[in-house]
Amino acid sequence: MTGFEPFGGYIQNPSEQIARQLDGSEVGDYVVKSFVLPVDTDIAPLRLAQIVQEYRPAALVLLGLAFGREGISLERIAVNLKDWQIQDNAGNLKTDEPIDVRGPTAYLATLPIRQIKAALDAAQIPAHISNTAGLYLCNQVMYGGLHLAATQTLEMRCGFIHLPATPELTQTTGKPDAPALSLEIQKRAVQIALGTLTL
Ligand code: PCA
Repeated sequence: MTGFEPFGGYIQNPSEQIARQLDGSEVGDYVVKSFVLPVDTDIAPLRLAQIVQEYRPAALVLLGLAFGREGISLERIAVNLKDWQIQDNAGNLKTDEPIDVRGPTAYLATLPIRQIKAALDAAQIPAHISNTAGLYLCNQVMYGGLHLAATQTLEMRCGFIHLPATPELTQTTGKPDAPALSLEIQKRAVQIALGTLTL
């Protein structure tokens, strides 16, 4: 599992917090190994490739923050494009640039997003299937993870879950009316999503 470091002026990133909190936890016969990726278009994909090579995970569950979204977003699709509104943490800014010039236009998530949605509905945690992970770093690492699985023919399910803001984040950004879910509920949502992988 991966989360991202803070970016774009947000003081925290719930994806980092949850990745850290669930590191080492057990899900069925599997153990969660978590990493925090930098919001850096050059380093993040290298780090991801290293992780996959070293651990050969059964599943790669990628997490990130989508401030402003309602509930948990189960991403369906990653597209081969970077087109950003803000710089990454290394000061890069990309416009209309492919992620991989030789890669396919898009990949579909191989996590069981429909099952995860049903499990979250049953737990009364707000969630939806999202048809865009944006065109920033989250889409890039989702594309990267799926591209690794496809090109290295790994039996590794992969997908991206966007998390909403926490109440702390909406307060500190001066947008107290933005949608938010507590870190505890977000963490439970991620645990439920991981649980579906062992069914
Ligand atoms: N969210 C950003 C990148 C890092 C993160 O947590 C995104 O949605 O692309």
